[in-house]
Amino acid sequence: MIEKLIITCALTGAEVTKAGNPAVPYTVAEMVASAREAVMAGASVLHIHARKDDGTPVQDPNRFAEILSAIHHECPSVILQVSTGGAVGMSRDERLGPLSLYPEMATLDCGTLNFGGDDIFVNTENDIIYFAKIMQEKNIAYELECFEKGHVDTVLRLVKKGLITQPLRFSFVLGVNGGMSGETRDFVFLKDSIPLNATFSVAGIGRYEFSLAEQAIKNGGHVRVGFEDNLYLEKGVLAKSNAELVKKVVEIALQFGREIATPDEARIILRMEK
Ligand code: KMH
Ligand code: ZN
Repeated sequence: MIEKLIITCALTGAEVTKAGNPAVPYTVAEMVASAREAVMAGASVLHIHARKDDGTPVQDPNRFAEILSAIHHECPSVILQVSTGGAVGMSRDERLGPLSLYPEMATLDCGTLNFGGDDIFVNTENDIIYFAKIMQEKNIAYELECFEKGHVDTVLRLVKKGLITQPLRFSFVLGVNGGMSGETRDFVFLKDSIPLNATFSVAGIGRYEFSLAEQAIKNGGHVRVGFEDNLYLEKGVLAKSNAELVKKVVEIALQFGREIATPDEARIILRMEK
């Protein structure tokens, strides 16, 4: 029996703006409204970035505390996954800010890559080891963000050294300008490179969002969608909400016989028992 599907919704990110799609949430109230709709549509994990009201990305623990507690109040069972990626150019300690809140889950970015133009998203090997150590000490479940095959290999090397520990929950983020592309062959290469007992989710950037969602659904993986990754419901049609993107994944999942996991079912699949 194929496992139920975990849908993560990445509500806002650090790079996308209201200029690209006016429905991108910035304020706490917008984040909560978007979260509620996405959860009602079928998301069991919310990937959280914080923005100021004017859209500036921040890793300020106070802003995260406001967002996390407001969402938790509306959606008490959903898994809240904070970003430790933040925005390009932030320092390592700034990025770690929200971990002071002991969130249930966080991202661990597993390598450096170009991020378009002059931007470089820096994650040195020592950064990865340092972030992993802190998350392990705080008992925070971490998801391994891999933007290309070298990042997967880095994880496997650090697992051998005992610096990244089980369970391994991969997230393949494909289609970033500077990372690995999101063609089916790219997905297959990554999926076949990880241990059989690891879980994986796929986040396709832009036009790759739904083609990769379908690949993940058909191959026993999980899916991330949301405005952080893609602003469009289909070519030329802006999504009206994060929930619309989640609903589209639910439809694809049902076509292929995958039921949707609740947050508690997601906790079991992801081995998040504390
Ligand atoms: N905003 C990107 C530079 C994460 O959330 O862990 C990094 C990012 C990854 O979004
Ligand atoms: Zn992110």
